[in-house]
Formats: sequence, structure tokens, C-alpha cells
Amino acid sequence: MDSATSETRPAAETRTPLGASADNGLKIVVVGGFGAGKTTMVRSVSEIRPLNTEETMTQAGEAVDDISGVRGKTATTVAFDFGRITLDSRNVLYLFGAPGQERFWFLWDRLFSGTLGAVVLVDTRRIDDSWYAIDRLEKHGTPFIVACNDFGGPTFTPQQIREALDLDPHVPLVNCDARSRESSKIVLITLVEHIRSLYADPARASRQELV
Ligand SMILES: Nc1nc2c(ncn2[C@@H]2O[C@H](COP(=O)(O)OP(=O)(O)O)[C@@H](O)[C@H]2O)c(=O)[nH]1
Ligand SMILES: [Mg+2]
Repeated sequence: MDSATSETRPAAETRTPLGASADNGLKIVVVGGFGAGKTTMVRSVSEIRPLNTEETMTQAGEAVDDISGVRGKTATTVAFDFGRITLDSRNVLYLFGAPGQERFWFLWDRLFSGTLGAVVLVDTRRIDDSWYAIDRLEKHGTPFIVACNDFGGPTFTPQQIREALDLDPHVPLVNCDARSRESSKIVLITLVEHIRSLYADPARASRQELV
């Protein structure tokens, strides 16, 4: 992870102050199952040193956080990841990585209010873990895209993934490597373009097909 991350973000950018003219904060949420790469993605694209609340997992936590399939993972997010990207002098994108574990689900509905859109990160070794996120986003009417994070696991065709997630055909599905800033940026751009196309089509918006 580290080599890919440090390859990507120039040191100076990590301390960029927020311009005084920035008055429009746009919120994007990154959700997905435990270990799907949410913290990694927020870290790789954020221009500030992201706030996050990773804690070293304890043995006691093994019963709480399902680590089967993510054996290399030694930290768990106990609240949110938070990062920032300045789009221009007035618009700032705020990125929230939402905890995937069931014990945090009560926070989600609040989190989705006022959210421009969401990225659902999928680990193809544990596709089912992302199902809850998709269900909540659809119920909320929050636009989202699905990004398959590359863990070198089994490769599925896009069609197989769509079927496994019961994904509507118009929801974009992309591959990514959350450790790479470029790759994570492409994911965010795909989301923003998806949102733009939804709002550019008032017929779809009025039929509540925003997801
Ligand atoms: N191979 C690979 N590992 C990744 C990728 N993204 C994240 N990881 C690693 O997977 C583990 C879980 O990622 P993390 O961001 O903590 O997951 P979270 O629980 O969704 O926040 C970490 O050890 C990451 O370094 C990826 O795209 N490829
Ligand atoms: Mg995390």
C-alpha cells in the first residue's frame, strides 16, 4: 500500500490550506464492507492529511470485526475517514469514509443526508459485504457508483458482479486500485459524471431514478 500511496501525492500538497473564498462544500461518501479499502481511498485522494480514526485491532475485536478474507488488516476505522479536495476557488469536495461494520449502520442515514453521491467499494472476495450499502443508498435515493477494488482476488465479469449485487443497469461499475491516487480520482470523476448525467435528464430525476 505505502509504495503506491507515496508514488502519488506530492508532499507539499498534503498541507494545502483551504482558500478563504471556498464557500461551497460538496459531500461525497465512500462506503463498502469492512476492509474494502475505504480508508485507503480517502487517504490516497485527499489533499490534506486525512483525519481518520484507525485503531489497532485487538484480539477482543476479532469477534466484532469479521477479519476472514482480510487477514493482513491490522487497523479498523472506529468513526469516519475525512478528506478534502479543492475543485476550484469556490468548490470544495469533502470525502467521508463511512465505517462498514454493522454496529455503525445507525449512523448511515444521517450521513447520507445532503450527500451529493456515494462510491460503493467492493472487494470481489467478499462481494456480499457491499450489499447493505447499496440497499441503503437506493432507499435514500442517493446517486452512487460501484468501484471494484483490486485485491488480486478472483476476477469476475462485470455482468457477474452486477448480478451478485443486483445492480441496476444504469449504475456505473468500474475497477480501481484504492492505493493509487490516479485510480481513485477516476472513480470520483465517474461518480460526478454519473450525477451530472442524472440531473441533466429531468425525466429520470422526476421518476425517482436517481440511483
Ligand atoms: N491489494 C490491495 N490492497 C488494498 C487496496 N486497497 C486497500 N488495500 C489494503 O487493504 C486493507 C484494508 O483497507 P482499508 O482501507 O483499511 O479498508 P476499510 O476497512 O474499507 O477502510 C489495508 O491493509 C490496505 O492497505 C487495493 O486496491 N489493493
Ligand atoms: Mg477504514
